[in-house]
Amino acid sequence: MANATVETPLVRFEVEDSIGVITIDNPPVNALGPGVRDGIIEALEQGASDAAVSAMVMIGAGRSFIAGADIRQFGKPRPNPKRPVADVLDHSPKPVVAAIHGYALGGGLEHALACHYRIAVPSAKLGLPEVLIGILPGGGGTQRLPRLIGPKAALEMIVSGRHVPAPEAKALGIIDEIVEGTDLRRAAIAFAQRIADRRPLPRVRDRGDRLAEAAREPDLFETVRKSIARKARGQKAPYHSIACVEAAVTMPFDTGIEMERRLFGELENSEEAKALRYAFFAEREVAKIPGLPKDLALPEIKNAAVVGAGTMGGGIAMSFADYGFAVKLLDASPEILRKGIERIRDNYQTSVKRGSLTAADMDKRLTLIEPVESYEAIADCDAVIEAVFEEMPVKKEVFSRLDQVMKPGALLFSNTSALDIDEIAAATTRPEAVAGTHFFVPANVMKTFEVVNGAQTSPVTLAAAMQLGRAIGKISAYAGNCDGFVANRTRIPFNLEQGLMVEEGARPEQVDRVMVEFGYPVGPFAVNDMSGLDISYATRKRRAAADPSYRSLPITDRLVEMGRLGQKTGAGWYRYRNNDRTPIVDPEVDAVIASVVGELGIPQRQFSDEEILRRLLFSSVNEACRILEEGKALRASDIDVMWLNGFGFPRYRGGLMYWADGIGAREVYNQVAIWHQRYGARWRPSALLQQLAESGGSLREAKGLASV
Ligand code: T1G
Repeated sequence: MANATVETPLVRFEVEDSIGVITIDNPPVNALGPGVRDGIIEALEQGASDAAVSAMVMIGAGRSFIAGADIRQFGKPRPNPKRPVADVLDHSPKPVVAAIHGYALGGGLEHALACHYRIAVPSAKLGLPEVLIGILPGGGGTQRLPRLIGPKAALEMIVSGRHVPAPEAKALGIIDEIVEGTDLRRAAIAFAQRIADRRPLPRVRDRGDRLAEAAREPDLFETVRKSIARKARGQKAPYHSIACVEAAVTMPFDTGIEMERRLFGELENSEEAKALRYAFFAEREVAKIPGLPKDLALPEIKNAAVVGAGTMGGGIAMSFADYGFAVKLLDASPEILRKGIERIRDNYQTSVKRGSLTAADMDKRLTLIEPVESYEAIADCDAVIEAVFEEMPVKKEVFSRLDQVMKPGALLFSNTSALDIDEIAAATTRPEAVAGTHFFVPANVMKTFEVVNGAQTSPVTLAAAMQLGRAIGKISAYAGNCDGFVANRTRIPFNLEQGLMVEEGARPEQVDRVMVEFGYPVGPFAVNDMSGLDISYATRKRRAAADPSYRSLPITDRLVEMGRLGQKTGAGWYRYRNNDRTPIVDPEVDAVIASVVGELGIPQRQFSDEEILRRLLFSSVNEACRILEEGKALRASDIDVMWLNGFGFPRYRGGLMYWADGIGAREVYNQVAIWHQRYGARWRPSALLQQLAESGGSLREAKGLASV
């Protein structure tokens, strides 16, 4: 039988052994961009009318099935396809099998749900992550998924937006068959042949049996609304998603689809959706370093070592083990090493108790972490990350030791959060192999991974460090070498204004309320109590010793000197009851504030919520502009990625620079200039901010003024 082929640019239709194979080929992830949906419809109509075709298969070319609608098209006018693909599938006279590998996300999974059968390879990931970009599944997902797996499981997938591994999707009832082996296309054709004559065709829209489950849990939707109240604060998409799934239970299919379409329309151009789309693409752009050759031959990093078994070192070792890397953890002190391994085991056991990790996985990861006591034991590792005490002499001693023992070609990275990478590199004979790889606390959790480029760091070392971060699940971001690099440097003015406003009369609990209302999970003073007030105390003392003009924070210093180190001592800025993390306002702190400001003779005044918010964030925006001026950061959007993933900046606000852009560079500049007059040099407006204010330029699109 002749194999007939009809070519379209993005979608191919081929007949093989009486099965019509529809291949979506729109690299890199087969997004449903312009022309793809129409191509699929044409192919379906072709298959439907071709007598030689008994059934069809829908499959993706390249590394994925379909990763959803083309997000770049949102917010832009776009022609609607003749008919929704799902409609054509629902009215197909012949069965269609979705054959899934890589990702079936958003509109991709919705297409699969409208197919009659779904098969997948074990490594496939399926999900409806629309809520993560501020919208909801707008291609029938909110109506079909609950019909297939029940409202509760559907709600969990849609509200979390998580990617579900194929074996779990099979257990849930989304997938009909897991296909082992490598030839998915062949397996799909065989499957289609097996079911070609089965009638009636199983349409998900006709299913009602799983919807009945809602009757057994009448408060399901209210319970879910309450459960997301804290996390979904300030956002509409999660609640609209719940309303749609509720409609699936209470309304006929087509009415539910109508409601889904209407609520989708409401969300597509919402501020929340625009900000989350910006964040999505900023987190992809951050990986790119202009000027770095794309075809650099990078050394393969198969294993690593971490020097220093303290809290950071342990967390870094866990990051490697969590992504399957063998890692050696070195500490000269057997006691610290023993405690370090113990802390790692405790962290994993906590995850097992919480159910976010299986005991088997814990054991596997622990076997990947090997404690060692000598430098010689790590000499063969492909990369080493130093995480010892933040003292330059200590760093230099470690790097000169590493230089002596590490094999040629090994990469030497430092986890320093602020110290001069060039000075550290100068302690070796191979500064080209040295770079900063700055993890955030806790290292095994936080995604921001600052890669610090030293003056002598080679392009290969820089690119390898960026790639390594991604390989251990981090978001690698470029930073130039300067005090505090990019993330912390933008944060320092925020921390200073936080402390100074309290000296001038703002209440710690007022500042925290303002930032929580702005969208932060916790306010900055409560965060300080969590991480411990002694951490920043040591840094302030070091900086004050090095620079007499350094502005210390006497109130915070006094609290530390009173032994109020935060949650770990039951008191810091707030008081804490035993084993309870709820901050309690403590009059003793008021007394400390009153005595310090009295001693310093600082006049007290009221603060508006808006002033508090702007003093904190504008100080960082101004510093971010300075960093871009100096070329220590590549893009303003990189700084936003660091704030979103390193400092808990509310994601639905896009990021620091994106948010400030919403206010406008001119207004930000005017305010900074006023505070410059009032408070002096620390508020001197950055030249870039002034230039953007005068030119009406965009803060979020600002670029670093120097190339790599
Ligand atoms: N649209 C446009 N571009 C996309 C895209 C998408 N959906 N997904 C990925 N890209 C680009 C990305 O910008 C990058 O480009 C390249 O592909 C590789 O991506 C109707 C309305 C699939 C898990 O939310 O989560 O369907 O930087 O670096 O780490 O209900 O991409 O190379 O130029 O991220 O391997 C729902 C979004 C859409 C999935 C792969 N779908 N994508 O991760 O590669 S809304 C999503 C992802 C929707 C319907 C609704 C991830 C990935 P560049 P990458 P990756």
